[in-house]
Amino acid sequence: MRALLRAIPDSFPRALAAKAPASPIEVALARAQHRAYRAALEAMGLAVTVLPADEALPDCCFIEDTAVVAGGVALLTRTGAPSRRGETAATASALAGLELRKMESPATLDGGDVMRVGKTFFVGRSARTNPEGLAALGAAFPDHRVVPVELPPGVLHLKCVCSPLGDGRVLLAERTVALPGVETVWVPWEERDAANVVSVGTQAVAPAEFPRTLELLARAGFRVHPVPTTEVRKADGALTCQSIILEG
Ligand code: CIR
Repeated sequence: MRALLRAIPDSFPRALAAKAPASPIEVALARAQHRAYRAALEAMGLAVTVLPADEALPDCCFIEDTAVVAGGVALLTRTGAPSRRGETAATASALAGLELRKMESPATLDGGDVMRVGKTFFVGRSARTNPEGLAALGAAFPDHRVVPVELPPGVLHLKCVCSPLGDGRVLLAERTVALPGVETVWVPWEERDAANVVSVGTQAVAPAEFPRTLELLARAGFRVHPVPTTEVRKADGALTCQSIILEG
């Protein structure tokens, strides 16, 4: 498997954020945490490619939002935030070996709203992803089912509160969203920001700041790679948003 990442620009402190962080983003620390994320993915056996940052795109490290990939097909999204639409070009070049499809106006969708579990896409109905975006996703992947999910107020993306564990199970923060028919590993409400992890086989990269969740992932059978996420959180990011995972 492979992972596509994008480096953190010097302009990262100007990334979008719903509210100003309690302390400013430290770019050097953000880059160290990004290196730790890369190392954890490599430790899980992934071949990692890091695309160069673009200073004109402060959010460019959140590459997950720019494409949805399943099988040999990649749907290049039209991100909900207009300031982020320039990010897709570099992703498109990097994914040129796949069958590329492109989302067109008025559709918008952020990859962070899309959680794939087998042949089902659960998709957050967020401020970033509109009904036309959901329809475009369904049209690009006709062999998948698209299940819309209502998000609680203030939640940016579906995967802020859940993530797939790769074996049919989903890691899900208590009291957030309903995912009917899905086997769930619950994250306690006190650690609800910890439900965003990257799992590959029986290993998972998880945010280092949440000890109970690290423990429950270990109990659920995963070898856990803790990675600090303090700086991306200041820009409303987490772990999955920093990569696109490619099969094969
Ligand atoms: C944004 O507001 O778009 C970025 N600052 C954060 C995007 C995080 N992406 C994700 O969770 N998939």
